[in-house]
Amino acid sequence: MKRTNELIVALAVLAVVTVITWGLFAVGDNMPRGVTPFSQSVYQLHNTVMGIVTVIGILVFTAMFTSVVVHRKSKGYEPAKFTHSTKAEITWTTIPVLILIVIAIPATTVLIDMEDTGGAEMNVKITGYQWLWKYDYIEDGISFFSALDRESNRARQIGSGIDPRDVDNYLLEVDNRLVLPTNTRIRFLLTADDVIHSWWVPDLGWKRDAIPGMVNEAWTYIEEEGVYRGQCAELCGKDHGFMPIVIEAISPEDYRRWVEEQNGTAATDPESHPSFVGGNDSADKDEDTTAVVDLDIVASDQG
Ligand SMILES: [Cu+2]
Repeated sequence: MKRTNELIVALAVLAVVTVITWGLFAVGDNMPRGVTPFSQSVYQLHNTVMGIVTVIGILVFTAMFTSVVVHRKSKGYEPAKFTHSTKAEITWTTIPVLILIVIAIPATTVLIDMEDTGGAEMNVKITGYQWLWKYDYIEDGISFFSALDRESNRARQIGSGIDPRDVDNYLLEVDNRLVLPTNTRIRFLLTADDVIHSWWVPDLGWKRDAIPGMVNEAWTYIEEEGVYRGQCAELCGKDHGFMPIVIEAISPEDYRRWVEEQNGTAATDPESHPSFVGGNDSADKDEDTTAVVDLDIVASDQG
């Protein structure tokens, strides 16, 4: 009997240590904290849920291993024969429901915050193409295409002889970066011109599909200056892996200066961009998308 007790203790400790280590590992090698208040709340939510599941894991695994080892058949234990227990059923229904409610409250708060795109100080329309992005700064009248940078593009060709490890930010650099001001509430309007793409920069804390004929909304408020990288996150064709996203967040003053430098820049035709490959039947689609992303939408939503 003494041995059994030792075994119980040993297994319980093992289970606890294993689960805690795993939990710490998960927190240490965690999702990015991001650079916006929203990405911080996503990060906090993630940690809260991770904490809850860690505690559940400790309880479940300790109970499970202890009963499997200590109450095994070879020791002469007989299985219980009862088939119904109202008490047990009420318990195992009530506890999980309470846990789900505890998780649902902060999760819903974060989701509602994500959907609230009101109060924007500026609007950027993002259009996905096979395989590049187009950015329209609605108020500042700037628009340009953003495609994989030349160096990555050269290195990725079969037989290029270039070692990708020698290329800085291989497949994560673009020719024209999306320049955005910090400490500004920015609304994004996302759409696509050919197939479904998805605009994803992990540091912003969200990912949004860019769908032809539809406009999805998202918002951000970047607090730290810096360069933030992302990629298309919806398999959109053979070059899906070659349409990165790069944000360059600069101070509002530098942003105004940048806008003045860009004055008059307006890209209209994706086919004029060397990276544009699609466009086989784009003539009427072009019109559709333009109609949907009419500036009226922007104006009416702002009030
Ligand atoms: Cu894509």
